[in-house]
Amino acid sequence: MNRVKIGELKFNEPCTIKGWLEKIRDSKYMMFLVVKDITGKIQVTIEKEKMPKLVEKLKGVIANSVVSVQGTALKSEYVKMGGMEFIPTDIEVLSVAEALPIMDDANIDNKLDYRWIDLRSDRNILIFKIQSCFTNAMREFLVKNDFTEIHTPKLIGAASESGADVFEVKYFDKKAYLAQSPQFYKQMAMAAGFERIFESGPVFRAEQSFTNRHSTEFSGFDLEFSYIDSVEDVMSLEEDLLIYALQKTKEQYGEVVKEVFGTEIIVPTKPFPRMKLCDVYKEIVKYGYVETEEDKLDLSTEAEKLVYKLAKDKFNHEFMFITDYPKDKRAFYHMRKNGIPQGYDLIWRGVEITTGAQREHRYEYLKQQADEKGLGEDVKFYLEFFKYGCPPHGGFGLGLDRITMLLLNIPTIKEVEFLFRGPNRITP
Ligand code: AMO
Repeated sequence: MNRVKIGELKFNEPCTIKGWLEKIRDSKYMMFLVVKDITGKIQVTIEKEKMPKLVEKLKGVIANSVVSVQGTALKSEYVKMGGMEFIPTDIEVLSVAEALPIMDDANIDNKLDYRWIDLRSDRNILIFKIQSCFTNAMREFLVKNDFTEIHTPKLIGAASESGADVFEVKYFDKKAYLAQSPQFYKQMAMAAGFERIFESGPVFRAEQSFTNRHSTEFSGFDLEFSYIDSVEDVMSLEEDLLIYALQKTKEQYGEVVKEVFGTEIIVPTKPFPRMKLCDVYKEIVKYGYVETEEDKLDLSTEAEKLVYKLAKDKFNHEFMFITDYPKDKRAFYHMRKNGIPQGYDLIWRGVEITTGAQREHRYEYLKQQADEKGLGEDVKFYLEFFKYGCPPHGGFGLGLDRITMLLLNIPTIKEVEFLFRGPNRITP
């Protein structure tokens, strides 16, 4: 096949390049094509008089067709693209494109109808390269720190966590559900003696949310580890993990992120600031926030945004751990000390990216907390995990799509998911 990727072309060596026809410029004597593959772009220059056969082959062919071009890359002072042009000896049109159904300035919902075309842009492909770099860095960090990657089932027999936001599916003659979180199974791994695990996988939420940060299926990055002393160990690990991944991503893509997305990757310092929920409200009322009864239980969207301002003003930091939520709003499996759940949310640039906690690993307490929330039968199988010995443990779940969106300062999660899923969107 002898295909050479455009980014790896060498001068004066005959070869074949394959890619998209990004542009075609046809003038009286010359034809200029821009051919692009995942590694780069090159101008293919055709002198029409010398190459009538090629001109014939390209008749009626428009941009976005896919071609294979044989020829040689030569130095050229006139061409901007790396001072290189490609002089063809032959061209084969591998796929003929029709005129595109969407323009660059179409709105995001129209673009999603034709997502495979929308994704072809340099900017959009870059989003996924950067996300991949970030996830690989997290993997690298965790593997170095003795974590094992596992894959837990997404089809489950009982609604996890709470029954409310769960998708029900037909499972032969029974009902099954799509996992809202790997929570129960990552804890099962602790009861099985794995000590340190992580998982990256789909998470399903049957939520009728129409915000810029919610989707019904998203990519979760979860981990769990044993023999912790307190929730502080969990927060500390998350700090190290994020610092490592942001550092690696900055090294590889920092400049390009500035150029294309107009934003800076800031590697945070340790420790990240921590504040109790009630103290956050005491501070943000100073920004004019009007506190409601509901706020006693959780952070409102508006309050999350102000937490970013607070983190910057008070701590010169982009992240903030919020702790000491009341037990009514927190999952039953969070360990409680003096009645206070030992969990946290991590807010970055005004958006919650993580929930984490030390878990209750003692069967009797856990059962009592589950009963108190009226969970009974649904969590019976889960409670069994704690009957036959289980080390103290904790962990957290990161929303990968949200992280990508915040990292690149992109206004909506729809743009950073490969294919967004929302209450009104389940195709293509
Ligand atoms: P939680 O429900 O907070 O915690 O989810 C973890 C993280 O997942 C992201 N997230 C979402 N992203 C996009 N669309 C959504 N609808 C959505 N919902 C949540 C957020 C959130 O912080 N089992 C616990 C985690 C744990 O304690 O380990 C859990 O699932 O970034």
